[in-house]
Amino acid sequence: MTQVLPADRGLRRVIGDGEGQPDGTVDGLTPEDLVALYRNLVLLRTYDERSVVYHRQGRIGTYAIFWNHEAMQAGSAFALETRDWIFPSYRESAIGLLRGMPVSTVLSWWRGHPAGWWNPEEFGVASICVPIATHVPHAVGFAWGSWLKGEDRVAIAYFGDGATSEGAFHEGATFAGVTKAPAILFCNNNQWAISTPLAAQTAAATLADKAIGYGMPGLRVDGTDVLAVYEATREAVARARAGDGPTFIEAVTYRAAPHATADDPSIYIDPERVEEAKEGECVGRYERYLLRTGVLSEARAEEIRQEALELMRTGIAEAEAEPPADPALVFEHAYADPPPSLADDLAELRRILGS
Ligand SMILES: Cc1ncc(C[n+]2csc(CCOP(=O)(O)OP(=O)(O)O)c2C)c(N)n1
Ligand SMILES: [Mg+2]
Repeated sequence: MTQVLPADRGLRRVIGDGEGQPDGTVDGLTPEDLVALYRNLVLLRTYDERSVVYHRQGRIGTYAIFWNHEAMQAGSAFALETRDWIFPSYRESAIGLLRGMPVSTVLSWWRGHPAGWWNPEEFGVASICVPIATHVPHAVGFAWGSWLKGEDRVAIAYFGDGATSEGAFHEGATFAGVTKAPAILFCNNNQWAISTPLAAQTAAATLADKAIGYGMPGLRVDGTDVLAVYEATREAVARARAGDGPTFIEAVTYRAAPHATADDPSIYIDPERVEEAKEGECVGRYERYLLRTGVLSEARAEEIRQEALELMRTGIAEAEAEPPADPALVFEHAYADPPPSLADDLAELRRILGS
């Protein structure tokens, strides 16, 4: 029997503020784990900040910024084993880096170059999903299929608050509840779907409340607290592995950056909330925690930051060294029998590109 737990309305939190609010701890994490988690956060942050610069320099295309979403990604991924699969949205485009994917691969994806197409089996990371929520049924189907085959694999799907209004989310969540698939539905609630605020997205008091309707527990966690995210995801992974079915996790934050490089949030967002989010941003918050608990020194932190910057420098150089892709790729794999007009279009494109 599925056990339906009431959604937890409070936000789980581990990291305090170094003053009145005390720090918690998470059982089972060694000092090495804590530093590894920091390295992952810094890697994602550096990737994100450099990517915005590369975009401004015209070296990558439109880019979905994930600044201050790193704790949700690094914390949850740390609770997985390498045999578990990750189904990212565009917001988690660089999560493969945490699985050893080369930086140049992800940058190539944003450059629209085929060198950015990886084999999902190699990293346990599915293709980046841009159509909202359509990967939720994919992740759930994958998890259920693995379960039927007797494999011990969990699948996690990442999506936003806006995605919970999509039909594909409903289908995936329903399917997960009924099949008791070992899936984790991880919602990054950054309170905006481009310019649509959460209040216009749903009348539900919390997104975690939706979980009850699908017969799964809903956990609410502070999305800027990497340890709380890790702990909640670890609990969801344990349920999944025990055959107790899926979990919905709502990680709450406030989007502090534009939706993407093509967006101007100044016409709709609350600047005070943005400032507040910037002050409490997740990488600095965790770094201060590690410094005050003595797990990390300033010198080690600087080394880790420099290592990440170096990886980025090498990554962009490798991505830019790729020979230009054949324009014919744009037209391939779309039709079994391509209409003749496509040949004319390709010829025109070649003429424009001079290739
Ligand atoms: C099916 C579909 N409809 C519309 C879009 C256009 N679109 C791109 S991002 C976005 C907002 C999604 O917001 P949310 O789910 O909260 O995720 P976030 O971008 O905040 O991480 C929309 C509507 C799309 N990509 N796919
Ligand atoms: Mg959102």
